Amino acid sequence: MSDLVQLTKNNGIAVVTINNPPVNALSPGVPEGIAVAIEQIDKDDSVRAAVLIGGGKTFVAGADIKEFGKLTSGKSGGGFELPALLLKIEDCRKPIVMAIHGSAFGGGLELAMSGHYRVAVPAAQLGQPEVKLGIIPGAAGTQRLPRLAGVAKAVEMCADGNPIKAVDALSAGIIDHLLEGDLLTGAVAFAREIADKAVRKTRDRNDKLGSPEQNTPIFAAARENARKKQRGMLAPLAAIDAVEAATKLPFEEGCKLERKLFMDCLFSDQSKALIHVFFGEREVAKIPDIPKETPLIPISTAAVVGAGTMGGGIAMVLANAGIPVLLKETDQAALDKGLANIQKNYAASVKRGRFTQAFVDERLKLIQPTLSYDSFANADLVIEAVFEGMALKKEVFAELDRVCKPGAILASNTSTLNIDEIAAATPRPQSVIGTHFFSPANVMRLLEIVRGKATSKEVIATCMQLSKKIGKIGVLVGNCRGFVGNRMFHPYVRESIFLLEEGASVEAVDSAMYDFGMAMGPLAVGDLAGLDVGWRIRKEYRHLEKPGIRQAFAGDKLCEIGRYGQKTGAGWYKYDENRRAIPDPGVAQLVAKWSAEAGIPQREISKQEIVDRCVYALVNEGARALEEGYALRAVDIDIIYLNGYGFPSYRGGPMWYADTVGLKNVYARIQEFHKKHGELWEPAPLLKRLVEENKKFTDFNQQ
Ligand code: T1G
Ligand code: NAD
Repeated sequence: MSDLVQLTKNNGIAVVTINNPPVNALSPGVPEGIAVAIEQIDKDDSVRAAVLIGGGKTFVAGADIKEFGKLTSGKSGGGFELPALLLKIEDCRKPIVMAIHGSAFGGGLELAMSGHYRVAVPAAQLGQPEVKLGIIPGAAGTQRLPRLAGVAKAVEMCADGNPIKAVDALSAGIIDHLLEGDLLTGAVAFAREIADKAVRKTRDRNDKLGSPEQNTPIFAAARENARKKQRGMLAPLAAIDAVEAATKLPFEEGCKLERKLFMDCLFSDQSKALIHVFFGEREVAKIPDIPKETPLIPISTAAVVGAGTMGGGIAMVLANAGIPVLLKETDQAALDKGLANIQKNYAASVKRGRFTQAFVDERLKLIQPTLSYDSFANADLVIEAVFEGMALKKEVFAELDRVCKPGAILASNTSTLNIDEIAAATPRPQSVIGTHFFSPANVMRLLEIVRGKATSKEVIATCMQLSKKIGKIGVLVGNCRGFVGNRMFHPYVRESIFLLEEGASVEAVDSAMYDFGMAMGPLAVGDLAGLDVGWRIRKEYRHLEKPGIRQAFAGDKLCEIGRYGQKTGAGWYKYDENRRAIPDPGVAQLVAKWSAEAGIPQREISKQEIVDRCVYALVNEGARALEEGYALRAVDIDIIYLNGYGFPSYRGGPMWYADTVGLKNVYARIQEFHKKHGELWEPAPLLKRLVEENKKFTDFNQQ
């Protein structure tokens, strides 16, 4: 037996234990070890039944995703065939009980379904998350799951990729028994009970495959849902095709079709991008100069200053993680308004089934409104979210230094201001950091953590860890104007407005970016966030702009006539009482008039040019932020844009997208824009250098 798979015997019941930490992935050696164990069990007459279980914290979390890269780059021969192993298990003459704890995901659930019985602890999760990697189950998951759980459940699980709890897997028929207490003990006892029963091969169980009449509407609804909720993604539709094959073809034929669809997806750019994202979300948590063992500051109580749009959401996020939080405002009216918003947001979450009322009641008790700093002395962490103005921020931080205990973390939610300058308002800059949440803070997953010159490693490590605890993806960035996300967003928005001033319509710009996969077009995003927010920031920094450089004017002019977007009922679009956007030809006339006054010739602009100018503006500025060290890795930028700006995950993020298109092509296009549109499009030195060295952004390493 190998170290990865152990076989032991317990009075007639064999136990196969998989030990491949941290998640018992089916890495090379694991399937082989299982196969040897099954052969021995089959041959050993003293064995009446067997249990297969995962060592450590989980059952099997799937195939080894790291192996896919080798497969698609032709570096690996593809190794052991999982489907063959699963048939071997299914054909074993002794009943095999799969004992599940932690996660049975992907190839792990496929492995479990090849067994004759499945038992699980209540906390276990089961799922086919492959579509989140741009692939589909590749080891008969789309063929065995509908046979156990029925067509509707199987198509839902394979198409959306979300895990289900063990109790739901029991009611769906995926598992046979929930086990309280020690899993191995319970599973061996269960195996003893069923040892003399006939084995049940999942592949022969066709009673739940339904009839064409029953299934047609299920697949139609699933496809429509996938096209809406997973817009632009190929894998969910392929997963639906594969499950549908299970209802129409014999098992072996269905498996063949699944395999073809699996390989098509695996070799797609979408899958490469989504696997990049999978590892990227884990990579961003690693800070090269902050060792894993850096001591963390315990965060058991917190406080938020300002209960406006952001402060309220931030207080909810902390309370949702079980952290008692003070919420301070300037006056009762502002406090009541902030609390009313919080209650409204929680009510919406209960309505959507995200939280139970009981959960919300508990959380609301953790949010303590106040008009003074009196109890701030107990806070381990304070997050400031007052108006965006340096003078006010410094005033607040000077006050926080006076009232907060030594060692407390003082964080600012500023979206653009200099963290070092804010920190200078206190004698303890080592405790000051930026925690830049995104609106709505209780929904958006991204947390840009801004490192100041003096911010201590303990404070950074603590905030990175806290981001996980509060359900966010923390990405560490340097302290420059707009940090990384907003710094790149500025040229992106600039180009979208330039395109309007050169003759494109609001609808053309937004639909081009929407079709590219952005959650919303740049102009609709402006209307949502408030055009005045950007206007105020542009005015604050106007003095820093280089003279003679073209400035976008249409957005400012809209604000000058009071069109701030949704909050004023009109911006680039008009809005009805339900905040639905209505195209407004009046805007096109206004922009055309302003452009004529500015002497900007109007022209036809292609969809491709719109996409290239907006996306490559992101890439070019991202390359600068990377080279200047404000972003640690290109993947950090990708994770920022996927989780904070609605960039399509199946394109991997702006930097990965550029690598996919080919930096040579991107550079050539940017040079073209540079020639046509001037200095703003000067290619980033890093981009130029990587092209000369025939390298990619993913090859770039700060060190
Ligand atoms: N392969 C390789 N490495 C993996 C892995 C996997 N399947 N899952 C996790 N890791 C690494 C991860 O990169 C990290 O590494 C460490 O393990 C801990 O992970 C045939 C084709 C199970 C819920 O999609 O969802 O099966 O950063 O930080 O928060 O049809 O990991 O420490 O170096 O996420 O406790 C389908 C993916 C594969 C599940 C645990 N399976 N994993 O979460 O730990 S495709 C998945 C997860 C497939 C079949 C198809 C989570 C987890 P490092 P972690 P965690
Ligand atoms: P907001 O105007 O909605 O709320 C600010 C709140 O701060 C107001 O309720 C105000 O009464 C309160 N306040 C002002 N001075 C105070 C003081 N001394 N003590 C306590 N409360 C005080 O603003 P917002 O949109 O929530 O922005 C807050 C901060 O978050 C800003 O720095 C902004 O740049 C940043 N931010 C905003 C967004 C966004 O999309 N709105 C996103 C990320 C970051």
